[in-house]
Amino acid sequence: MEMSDDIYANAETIRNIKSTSTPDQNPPNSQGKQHSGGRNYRLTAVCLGLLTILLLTVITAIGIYYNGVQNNTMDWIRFHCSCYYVSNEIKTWSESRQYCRARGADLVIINSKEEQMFLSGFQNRWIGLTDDDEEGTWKWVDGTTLITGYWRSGQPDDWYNEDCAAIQKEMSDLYSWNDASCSVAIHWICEKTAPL
Ligand code: MBG
Ligand code: CA
Ligand code: CA
Repeated sequence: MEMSDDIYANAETIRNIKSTSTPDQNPPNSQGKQHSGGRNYRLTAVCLGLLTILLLTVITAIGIYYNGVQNNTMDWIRFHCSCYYVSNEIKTWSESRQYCRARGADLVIINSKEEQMFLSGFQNRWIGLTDDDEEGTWKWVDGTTLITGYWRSGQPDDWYNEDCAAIQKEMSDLYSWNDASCSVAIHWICEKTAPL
């Protein structure tokens, strides 16, 4: 190929490119195209905006969910087949029970010596035991009557009308229960069945 042929071929190529990329400077419906182009642009912008909002909402929701899960699992302690929530706050016996029930649990029911030994490590806490219905008849929150109690010596004494049971500090880890006034605010322990 001669040099002049080469230049000619290049010029031809450029002409072709130009004619395909800008086919018409002033086509008859150029205004309509501009209009629809603007509409498309706006539509894309709106879609992108909505997508961003959706993404932000999803990310926030996931954040809130995992925060909740983390907060919950951090405070719950697993022992055998139960999970125990050991409160940092203080509440009356009824308020404590409400707190537990709102979380799919209830105030703790102690039905073994091992469980009692484990829980006696936490002092001054409501347990799910009361004689509010009938003085002297102690019932767990599931309605069952108390069989084996771990009362401190001299307790329960119903001192000035005490109808709710709590783990109280004593020398013995085994015999640590006291009956206290249900309206006193102390810590509490919730129990729920552990997931398998
Ligand atoms: C307290 C108990 C209280 C009552 C009192 C009687 C030192 O323990 O908390 O409930 O029984 O003793 O003296
Ligand atoms: Ca009582
Ligand atoms: Ca007492």
